[in-house]
Amino acid sequence: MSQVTVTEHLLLHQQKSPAATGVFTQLLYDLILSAKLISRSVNKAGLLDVLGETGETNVQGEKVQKLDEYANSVLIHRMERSGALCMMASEENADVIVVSDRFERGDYILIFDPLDGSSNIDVNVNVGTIFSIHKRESGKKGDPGLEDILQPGDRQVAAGYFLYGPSTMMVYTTGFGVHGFTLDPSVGEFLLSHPNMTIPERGKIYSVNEGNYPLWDDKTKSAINHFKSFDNWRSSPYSARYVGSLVADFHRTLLYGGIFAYPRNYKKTGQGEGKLRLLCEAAPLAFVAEQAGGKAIDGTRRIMEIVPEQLHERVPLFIGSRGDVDDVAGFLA
Ligand code: AHM
Ligand code: MG
Repeated sequence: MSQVTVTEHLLLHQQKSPAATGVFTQLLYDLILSAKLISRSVNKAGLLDVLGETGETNVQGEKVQKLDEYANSVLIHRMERSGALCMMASEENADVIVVSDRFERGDYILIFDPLDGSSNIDVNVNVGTIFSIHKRESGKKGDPGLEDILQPGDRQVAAGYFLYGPSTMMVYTTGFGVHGFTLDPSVGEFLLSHPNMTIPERGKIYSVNEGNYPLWDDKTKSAINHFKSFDNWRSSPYSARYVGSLVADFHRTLLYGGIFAYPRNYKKTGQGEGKLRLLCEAAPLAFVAEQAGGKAIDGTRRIMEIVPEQLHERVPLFIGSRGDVDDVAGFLA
């Protein structure tokens, strides 16, 4: 593994990037510090339970929080003080979080899912933090509002995720390729381990919660059946893999290729919707996927082009290898 840290990488290799400013570097630095704190707690998840069993407080006399609440509060507390942001939005908060005017404010906007896949924590399976960074339209002054955050994915300045797995990893893009870093716990730094990541053109893994099959429309059923048939490009069925943590399922898709899908589910009412959130889950991963040469669609539209109407808007998501996503698009057209 190289000895290049994330911030060095940003400064050394991406000088052309408008994102490589001092303020942005500070933002990234604080984000990384937050992730290290979250990673430390995730690693001790089993122990936290032990520490918390006598009641509401741990040995330090602090309240034992659920890990997703902890991750959320770490991010809000640290990022509010970064001096780079004017506003944040978290999957855990119903409304936008405007940076208090007690702190220095910048033009950047941070959207995050603090601990994605948190239902997997209790069974010691990978979870992650997803982030998306936008910039407020230039020239806008005063308190930012919801309209500043409802931007399409195409306007992201940077996006990525931290994966808390056997190793903790950070994968991110600023629009100049996708780069992966692995946390070396002995030095406490993320070091460049996966430069210029690319998604294979085709994969042989499909990833979807197939328990929802009866809730899909016929076109979606055909699209997923295609990967399990002999009629696909391999003339052989794909393998199925589904962690149920988006970051983990996406990370595997990025490295091995294939497709991750969370289609629209139709309930008895006939109303159908996706589960994953456009702003804090689908759009940041779509930016990473496209920068790695892959694709991300909601069935018919590029995820990156969808203009959100609500903060917690949900979308169907099909993401991964270009050829595999194109196959789905063919069925859903
Ligand atoms: P969360 O943000 O509440 O954790 O929910 C999102 C998670 C994703 O990580 C994962 O892809 C999906 O939900 C799994 O959903 P399901 O259990 O319906 O398959
Ligand atoms: Mg989530």
